[in-house]
Amino acid sequence: MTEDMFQILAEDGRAAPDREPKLSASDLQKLYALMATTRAADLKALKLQRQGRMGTFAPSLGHEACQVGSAFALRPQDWVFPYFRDLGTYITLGFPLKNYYLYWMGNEEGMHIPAGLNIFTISVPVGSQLPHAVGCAMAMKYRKEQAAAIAYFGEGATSEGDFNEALNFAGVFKTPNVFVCFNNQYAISTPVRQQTAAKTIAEKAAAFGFTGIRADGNDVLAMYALTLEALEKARSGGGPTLIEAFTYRMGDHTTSDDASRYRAEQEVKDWSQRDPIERFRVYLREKGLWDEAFEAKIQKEAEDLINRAVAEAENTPPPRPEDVFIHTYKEMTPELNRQLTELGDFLKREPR
Ligand SMILES: Cc1ncc(C[n+]2csc(CCOP(=O)(O)OP(=O)(O)O)c2C)c(N)n1
Repeated sequence: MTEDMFQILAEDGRAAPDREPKLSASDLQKLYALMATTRAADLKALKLQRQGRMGTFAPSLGHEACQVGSAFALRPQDWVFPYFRDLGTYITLGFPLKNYYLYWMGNEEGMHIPAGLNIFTISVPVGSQLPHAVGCAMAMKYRKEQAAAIAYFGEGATSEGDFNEALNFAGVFKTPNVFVCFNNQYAISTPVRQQTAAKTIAEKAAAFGFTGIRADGNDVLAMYALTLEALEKARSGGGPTLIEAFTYRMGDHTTSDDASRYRAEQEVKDWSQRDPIERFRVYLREKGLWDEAFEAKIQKEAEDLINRAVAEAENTPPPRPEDVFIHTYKEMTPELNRQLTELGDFLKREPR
């Protein structure tokens, strides 16, 4: 599965010697810890949903390398436009896990982004974050900022007008963008062969006049190295890049889905042999950077972080109905004021 895509770590965990990125031992361990934390936090969310403590949830299982590897290449001045399957991206950037959980518990307060963190809210309307990312990059270009805007999306988004409009604009104006498509081969139940007749997602970039490259999305080093290069190119005026992370969605689309109704068991089994975390673990062990004690330590740290985040999220008061009116615009319009008063009168008549 490797010839037509960029790979550094082979499936047996061995690295191509001429391609290894310059990462310190502690950064390599950090990458692993971030992937392991992402997985643990993801599995916890699934359990919370099954226990009725969380709403519908979109799991990231199998996407840890493309999320963490790519996000690890970002600098604080870059802007990030994620979608609904981006837990590892948020975790890598230091977004509070409590907020992520809150959002999926149905509390929009969770998407209150801490000051200084250049990450946008989770985008659920498929592809809608792409024009935002290009607009942001245009602004950076006007201001001559040494920064890039990165957008994440699934291959299903490439059928949207938003994808084509955004990438066309990016190509024409050479905006400092990096587009990272997680091609996990399914958009809910639609397989990629029904999504597009193109052989790869990466080749779509040619029509917009810039480079597209297909990477092994289960190879954290490949994702890091390619994103780093694309970000540097974008920041230095070289224009946009499309990176296709070829991967597989190991879980259901969301907790409302049952993927066994449209995917063959064997296909899922085959992909479970290509687990991104196990592959990286073999690599680290060979380098003397992983052992059982290290694993136990990071699992304990992840567990503590997760337990704290769950407790904090569950202790957060639920949103108030009036928040819908208050937070729509910076200043409320007369019409919204009128509606808020009407709501107040209604709640007085029929208290909660
Ligand atoms: C504009 C729009 N149309 C439809 C939906 C319903 N929907 C939610 S996720 C999804 C599939 C997305 O697939 P993909 O972009 O490949 O991302 P993945 O879920 O595989 O990560 C659809 C159709 C939506 N959220 N927004």
